[in-house]
Amino acid sequence: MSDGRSLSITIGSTLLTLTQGDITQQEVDAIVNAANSSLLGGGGVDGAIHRAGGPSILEECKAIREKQGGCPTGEAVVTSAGKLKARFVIHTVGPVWKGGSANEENLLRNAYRNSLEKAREKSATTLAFPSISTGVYGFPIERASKIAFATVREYIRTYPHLHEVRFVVFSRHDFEVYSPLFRDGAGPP
Ligand code: AR6
Repeated sequence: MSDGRSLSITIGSTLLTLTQGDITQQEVDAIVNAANSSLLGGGGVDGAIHRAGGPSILEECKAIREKQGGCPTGEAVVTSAGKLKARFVIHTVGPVWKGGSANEENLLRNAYRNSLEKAREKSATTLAFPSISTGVYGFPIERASKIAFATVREYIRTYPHLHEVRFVVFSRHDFEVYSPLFRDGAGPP
């Protein structure tokens, strides 16, 4: 399927979709937030999610902070989704890009993988990811998109419960960077 703003492929029983748009508007069980370790909000996706979802998300984040003292890079925590159409927000923390020699690729992989795990724990079958770390955190999107796609593909081959994983990118440029993965992505890793 291709209409210029949306591409999809099927891997096993899961639909992988690429869409250009606003993650806060997605009608899925869970959306992923590109948060920071404080869990107290910020700009980019994080700001948009808290604005659109309302104050209950921040209240839940504060409760998680009190319990576990924030969220380390590569980990993920779950809150409900306030006024959003989704049921859950999975807050994960991607790495800040430091040139590539500070374990950034593994940490980004962990952020995707742990988000998928949280979705599984909540029995979410439809899940939307933003392009984690490629905004303020500066991770080059060409590399990040490959890690995102490969990590999701590997996960759904092991756990085929997800009906759809949607990658929601904000800009036309980012859509173009991700697109080849959805044309060639069903092949070997
Ligand atoms: N929907 C989908 N994608 C979006 C949206 C949206 N509404 N808004 C921005 N993007 P970023 P990071 C894209 O900076 O790099 C925050 O302050 C954006 O164009 O949101 O992981 C946090 O609190 C970019 O391609 O996340 C952290 O401090 C991508 O989402 C820090 O930023 C990710 O950009 C995290 O930085």
